Amino acid sequence: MTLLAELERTTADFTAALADAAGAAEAESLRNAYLGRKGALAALMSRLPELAAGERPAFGKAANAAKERLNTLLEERLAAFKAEADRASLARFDPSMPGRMPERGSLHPVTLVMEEICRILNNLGFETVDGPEAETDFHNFEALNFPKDHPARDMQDTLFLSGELLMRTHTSPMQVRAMLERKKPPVAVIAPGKVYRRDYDQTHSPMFHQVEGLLVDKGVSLAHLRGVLTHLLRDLFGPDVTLRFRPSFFPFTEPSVEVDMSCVICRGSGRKADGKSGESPCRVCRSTGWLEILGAGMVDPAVFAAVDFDPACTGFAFGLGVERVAMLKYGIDDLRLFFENDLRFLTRFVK
Ligand code: 2NM
Repeated sequence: MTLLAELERTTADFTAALADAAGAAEAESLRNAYLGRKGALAALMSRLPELAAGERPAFGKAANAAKERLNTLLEERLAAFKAEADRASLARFDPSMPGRMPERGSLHPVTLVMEEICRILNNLGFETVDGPEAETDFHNFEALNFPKDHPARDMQDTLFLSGELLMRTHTSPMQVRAMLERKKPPVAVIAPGKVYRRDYDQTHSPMFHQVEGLLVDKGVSLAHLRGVLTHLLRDLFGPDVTLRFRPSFFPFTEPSVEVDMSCVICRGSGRKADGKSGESPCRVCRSTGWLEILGAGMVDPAVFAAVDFDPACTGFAFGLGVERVAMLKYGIDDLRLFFENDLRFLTRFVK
C-alpha cells in the first residue's frame, strides 16, 4: 500500500471511530491516538524518507491537510457533545423548586445579657472601654494592690503566657488603663469582656465573662454605688428587686462588699408554692431569700496612687459575672450549656 493510501485509510479509521464515540471522553481519547506527537499521523509523516524526493511535497501537503481536517472534525464532535450535555442539564433544572434557605444565626445568650447590662450602664453615662485579654502583671495585679504573694497570682489560679504576659483574671486592668489614659477624674467607664482563670468544674469555666464598672470623681460614695446597682438590677430583673450589702474583702477596694439581691424565684420569701401542700423550700436561694450577684466597693487609695490620681478623689467599682446573671435571668441551672454550642439551647434566645 502506498503511503498516500495509508493516509486515506487512517483518515477513514479516525472518522469511523469518531462517529462511534459514545461521549466526549471517548472522542477526546482519539486526539492523542491520531493527532498527537506519537499518533498515527505523526508515524506516517516520519516515513517521508521512504518516498522518492519528487513525491514528498505532495504527500506532506496531503498529510497536513488531513491533520487539519481531523482536528476540525474532532472539535465539532466535542462541541456537539457539550451542547447535548447542556441541553440535558437545563432539562433537569426546575426554576420553580424552592431554594435552600441558609440557617439564620443569632446572638449567644451571654452576648445578649452583656449587651443589656452595657446598655443600662451606658444610659447612666458610663463609657464602654475595651482592651487586651493578654495583660501585664502591672495592669492585672500590681496596680490593683495585689500583694506579691497573693494567692490569685499563683500558677494554680492564673493562666500565664510565655514572657511577661498573663491572661487577665478580671476586666479591672481596663479600669487601670482608663485611669492612666484620662490622667485625672472624672472617670466613668465599664469594661465588658472575657476573663480567664485556671478553674474547671461544674460551676467554673476557664473562660467566662464579666462587666466591671468604675466611677471616680469628687465626693463619690457608697450611696452612689447602691443607687447605680439598684437601678441596674431592677432594670435587669424587675422593679421589685431589693439589694443587701455584706462586708467583704478585695485588694482593690476598701471597704469592699458582696451584693445580694432578693431572690428572683421566690421574691425573697425563701419558699416556693408547690400547688399541693402549700409551699416548699426555694432551691435557687436555698431558702435564704437572697442571691449573691456581684462584688463591689470603694476604690482603695493604693489603686489611685498606682495610676497617679489625686489621693483626695473617691470612686466606686463593681464587677459582675455575665454567665451568672444570664443563668438567673433565664432559669438556666448548668453553666456548661453556655459553652457546648448545642443549637437546641442557643436558638431559644433568638430575639
Ligand atoms: C469587683 C469587685 C470590686 C473593681 C475595682 C476596680 C478598680 F480598677 F477600680 F480598682 N475595677 N473593678 C472591682 C471592685 C471589681 O469585681 C467583683
